[in-house]
Amino acid sequence: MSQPKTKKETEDLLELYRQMLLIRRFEEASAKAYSMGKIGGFCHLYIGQEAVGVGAISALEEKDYIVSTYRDHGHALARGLDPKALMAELYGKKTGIVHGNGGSMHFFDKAKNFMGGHGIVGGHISLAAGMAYASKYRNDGAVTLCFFGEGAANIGSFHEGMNLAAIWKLPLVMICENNHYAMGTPEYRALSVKDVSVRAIAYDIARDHIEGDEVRKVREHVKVAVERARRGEGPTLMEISTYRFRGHSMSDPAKYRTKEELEKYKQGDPLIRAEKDLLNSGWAQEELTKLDETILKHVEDSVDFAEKSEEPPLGWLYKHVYAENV
Ligand SMILES: Cc1ncc(C[n+]2csc(CCOP(=O)(O)OP(=O)(O)O)c2C)c(N)n1
Repeated sequence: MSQPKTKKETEDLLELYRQMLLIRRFEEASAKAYSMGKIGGFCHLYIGQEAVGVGAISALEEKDYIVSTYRDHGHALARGLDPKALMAELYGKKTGIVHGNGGSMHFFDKAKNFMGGHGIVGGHISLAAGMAYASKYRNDGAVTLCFFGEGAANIGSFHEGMNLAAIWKLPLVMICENNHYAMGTPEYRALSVKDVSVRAIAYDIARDHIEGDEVRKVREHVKVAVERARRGEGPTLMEISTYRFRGHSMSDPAKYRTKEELEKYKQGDPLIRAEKDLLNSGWAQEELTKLDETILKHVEDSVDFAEKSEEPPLGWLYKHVYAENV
């Protein structure tokens, strides 16, 4: 994409950069807290993939729905969920976004139409089709955006969801974030195609494929798919190529890839890319440093909030399982 030129364009990129930096700093703090044993369960970081979530979600309206995977921190922050409530959720505290019941993989916020955080690989894709069906049935004009990895594109629910979305022309945008590894399995060992979006052809729906290194480019492409869905012209399957800089989860040392490979992808870090574009379009380094300091403080406040928040009482796990007072 061309360099941002007007004041509006550069301010817009600064806002997208702010969101990506918030995700990066939030996750660095999560990793630290996890290593100190303060966070239990699984924790899958999104570091390296930020331009995909931020770019895609910035193409949405408030009424639209988002369905995510267990790698959901970045999507939730990009949607504007409260970092304090998210950090407290990682800590399993009562003040967490789902009251400490879900943890890292199950962020959820109905007020923001953020419909999870799902731990079953691919299972959420047919749920997303169901949400898009609800929008069509209610005629509420909303679009559902569903994120998943290339590993999930080999799961039955992906194909079922895509078929239903196709025959009912559902307002669904399916974004495959291809980070080239499903846990330790490289894509060439598990995926029959080089580009997941070609699977759209089998279902006679629209498709797109882009590199996910540039946040504004991601938004531009996702917007086309979102507008198509909103016009009632059906779903789109997109592959956005990306890379995770950390292991699959916090417990993965990622020995299945070389340091050289990692370094090569780090050259295309979407944050560095956006920073360069901002500097070239007139922002001063000091302004970006100040922004980083503000974000770091914000993240520290979230950690502090999580640390000081109350633990859920014993028996809390049984709450919210069945409806009460019916
Ligand atoms: C149905 C199911 N099978 C296996 C797992 C274990 N598992 C968790 S993540 C993962 C890899 C998924 O890779 P991909 O879809 O490419 O997404 P990524 O983690 O790379 O974002 C697997 C196999 C699971 N959670 N659910």
